[in-house]
Amino acid sequence: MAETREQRREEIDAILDRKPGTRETRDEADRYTVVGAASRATFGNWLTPIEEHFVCHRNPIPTGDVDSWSITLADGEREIDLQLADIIDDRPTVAVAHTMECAGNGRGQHDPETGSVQWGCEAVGTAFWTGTPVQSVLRAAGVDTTDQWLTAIGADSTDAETFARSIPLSKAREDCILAYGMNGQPLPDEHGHPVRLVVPGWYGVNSVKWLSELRVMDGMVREGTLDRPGTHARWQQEDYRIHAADEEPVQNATVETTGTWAQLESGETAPYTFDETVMSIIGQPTGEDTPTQGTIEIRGVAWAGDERAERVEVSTDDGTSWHDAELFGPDYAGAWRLFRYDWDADPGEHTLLSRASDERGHTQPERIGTPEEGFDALENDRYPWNEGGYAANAYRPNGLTVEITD
Ligand SMILES: Nc1nc2c(c(=O)[nH]1)N[C@H]1C(S)=C(S)[C@@H](COP(=O)(O)O)O[C@H]1N2
Ligand SMILES: [Mo]
Repeated sequence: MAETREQRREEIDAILDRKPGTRETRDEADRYTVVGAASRATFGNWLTPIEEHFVCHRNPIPTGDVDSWSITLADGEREIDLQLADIIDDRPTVAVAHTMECAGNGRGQHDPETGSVQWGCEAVGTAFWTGTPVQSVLRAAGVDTTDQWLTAIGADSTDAETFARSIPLSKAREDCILAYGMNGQPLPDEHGHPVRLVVPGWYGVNSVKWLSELRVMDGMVREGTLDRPGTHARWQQEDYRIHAADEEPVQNATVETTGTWAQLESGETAPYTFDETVMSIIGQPTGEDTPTQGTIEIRGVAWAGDERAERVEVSTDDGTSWHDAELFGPDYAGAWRLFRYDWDADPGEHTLLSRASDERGHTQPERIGTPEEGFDALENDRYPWNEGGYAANAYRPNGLTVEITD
């Protein structure tokens, strides 16, 4: 344990060295390697440079033989070893834009505190991921099945716990890739080198790094469904689910819908953190300097998982009045949009807020509710406080104060 902690310290320091645009986030239990965007300025741009992109994982970065890396693909009775080099040589290369957001982004805004990593809004970024469509690999391997789920396993797995996440096979076939590049660079070690799964528009936890196995299964991973020691369902069935304090979520084989917000609204027990809930962040001004009065461009990013961010409103008076912002720039499914609004700024102190709505009309709630309110909080414009602090998308905690001089 002590050794792991030291190892982690070294790992975090090395990442901070390589990524000067990040800073460490407080981890309540000292269990994760976590760095996030150091400045709000990251959210004034569409593409997040690797230097500013957050990192989040639990076990140390695995040290395997990356040159002969292979992925075990299993369906039914078959187990095939796929050489990564062959995948790269023989299968098509594509790029997808994906807004990676930790499901714990905004966790630090829960009151009372929920423990674990106390993210503000820094655990999100948009990169171009290069790789091979999962569908192309499945087709070449002759996967032909009525099974509905694909389980991805990371090489950081240990005898005590396997890092396994299940996504619907339909999603995997639609737009997921086995990524080996990020923003035109080889995939950095901390982002999953030599290969990771990328699940566009879904919370980061689904995008398994250091991918070592893909298993076609008839349901989501549950304890006992993998021939492995230790826990293998924890990341799917226990953590990363939205539930009240002290509630023990049931291990399901399947779900009605993978829309995270739709699960919340349906009152289904303990929604899984699949697609990202509607969110926005102002990236400019940053609140770190004191601009002079006049026209100031308020600029930021807005996203909504599998939905489209359709509208963004901006307030410059702490929510008393709202103005429609203009959406502009690149428009890819699974990635955020830029928004802008020209503000005629007077001298003084101002609180800026942004609030996005998705194509289904879901709007970011104002604040996070109390533990007592439970899921009913949604009806009162509040995001439900939940034990793991997942998927929080309230707009008020992400506001900022700017001082304008004359
Ligand atoms: N194998 C493995 N994959 C993983 C993790 C992990 O601990 N192990 N962490 C997940 C979590 S919680 C997040 S938010 C994303 C973060 O991806 P990034 O570090 O490339 O930003 O990776 C996911 N993939
Ligand atoms: Mo995460």
